[in-house]
Amino acid sequence: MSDTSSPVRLFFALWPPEAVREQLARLARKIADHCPGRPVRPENLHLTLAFLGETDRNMIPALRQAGSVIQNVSFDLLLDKLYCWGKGNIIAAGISQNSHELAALAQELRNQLTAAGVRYDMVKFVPHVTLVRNAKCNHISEIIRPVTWTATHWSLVQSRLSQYGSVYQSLADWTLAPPDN
Ligand code: 2AM
Repeated sequence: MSDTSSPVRLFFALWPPEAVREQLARLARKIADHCPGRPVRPENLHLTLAFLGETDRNMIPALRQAGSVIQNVSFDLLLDKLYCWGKGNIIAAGISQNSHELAALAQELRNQLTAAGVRYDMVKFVPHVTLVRNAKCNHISEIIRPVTWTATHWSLVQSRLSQYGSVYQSLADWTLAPPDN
């Protein structure tokens, strides 16, 4: 029987289309070949927009509602740099040219969460896709071949920890409309 009172671990994220996921997965494997580490499983690759952490599951309808009022348009991202964080055990892909559309989406989402009285991690938004965890790297010298991602889908996601690592389940999905030209 599921426990309706236990909190759930939640976040909102952009999810890549298949072709982008494959490119990112290849990059993750290539990096893990150079510096030992655990490449993130392809199906888990994502870019977090807002991290809520442990949240009362009764808030899920309000979170779906907060997401559904957001009407931002789709945009291109160029993942063209690598971060090496946390004493070298996290390798992530990032963007060197600030994306106004991405920043606007993350900000709009955060505004809606604040208006709905939902708590989220308020650390500065640094867009990234974590590629390798438990790495042993002091620096990444490799210049990466940029990955272009047309961001069209984002989701409210539940994270569960299993013996195989994080298992993500989408609780709601939204589409970013094509921009008017
Ligand atoms: P990360 O990839 O840099 O670890 C699910 O945990 C997602 O939420 C991950 O993409 C994770 O980022 C992100 N996240 C943001 N803030 C977090 C936090 N304080 N704790 C755990 N994950 C966090």
